Amino acid sequence: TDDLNDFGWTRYYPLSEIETYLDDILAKYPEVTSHIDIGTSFEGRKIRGIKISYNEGNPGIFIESNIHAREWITSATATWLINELLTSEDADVRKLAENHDWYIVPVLNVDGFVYTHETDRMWRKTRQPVSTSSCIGADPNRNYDSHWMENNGASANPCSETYAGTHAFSEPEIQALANYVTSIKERLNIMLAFHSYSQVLLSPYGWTETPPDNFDDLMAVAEAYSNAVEKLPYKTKYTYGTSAGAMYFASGATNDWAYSEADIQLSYTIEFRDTGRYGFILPPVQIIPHCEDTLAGLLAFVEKADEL
Ligand code: ING
Ligand code: ZN
Repeated sequence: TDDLNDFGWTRYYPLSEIETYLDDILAKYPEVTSHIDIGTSFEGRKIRGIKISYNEGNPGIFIESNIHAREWITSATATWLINELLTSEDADVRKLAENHDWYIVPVLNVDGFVYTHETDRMWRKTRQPVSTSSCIGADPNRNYDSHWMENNGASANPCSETYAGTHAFSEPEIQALANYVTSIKERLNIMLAFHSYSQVLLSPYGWTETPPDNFDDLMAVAEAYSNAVEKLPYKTKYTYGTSAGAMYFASGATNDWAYSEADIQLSYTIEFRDTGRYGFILPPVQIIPHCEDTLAGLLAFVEKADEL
């Protein structure tokens, strides 16, 4: 029997089943997939990724997902995308899959993710204790070493949901992701950080309102994504802008770090469905429609990016 048939996208899965899914994918597609060992979490869990490469040396796309524990739709989308890149027979999807090297980390904040399944569905942060506080964890998306804690883009209070940590890269998961991305940065031209919710694409910067040098390109690519998604029957609307301009000030986030420190020119946070009706608890019936949105968006996004 095919173990992959036990996995699907009509419900959300715990970490152990996502890991089994990755193992099954690696076993079934050994020619084009490989395991990525990102590192180890505070509580000692493996942080896993998968590389999909049909043609070594293709321009690379990195996907960081579920850095925030409660944003379950992000890892569901990442696992769906892996399946689609490997199995779709659509000509455009085949080109997308085979002309790019994909590096996908479905669950970065593994400790927090397990905690949302077992204890508190609304947990956001990591699970590393803070010696000076009884509150636990830091906001991993404020912990990257890029303008860390500048401009009130994060909190110094360990009990805050946007606590930046004791120092940049205090969270082992974030140090590990940064080390891995740095090791392959010459091969990457796109970095996507999957979040929910709000339906918006956010380019750098979060730490300042000053637009980045290639702002026009960043917006053109985001616009392509937005237009393509809205054309689907679901008519989902995505807006776009810089993090600080379209959302709020945030320092030490993935998209700023990838852009400024790893030199990845097309770097975004994508906030998935919805706009607040269900928020982080997106109903399972929306998983597949949302994934279709994401694929349509990515096809247009990457086509536009490849023209630049
Ligand atoms: N939102 C993002 C957050 O980390 C964000 C928004 C990301 C702002 C990156 C700036 C930079 O707060 C959620 N929902 O996590
Ligand atoms: Zn988030």
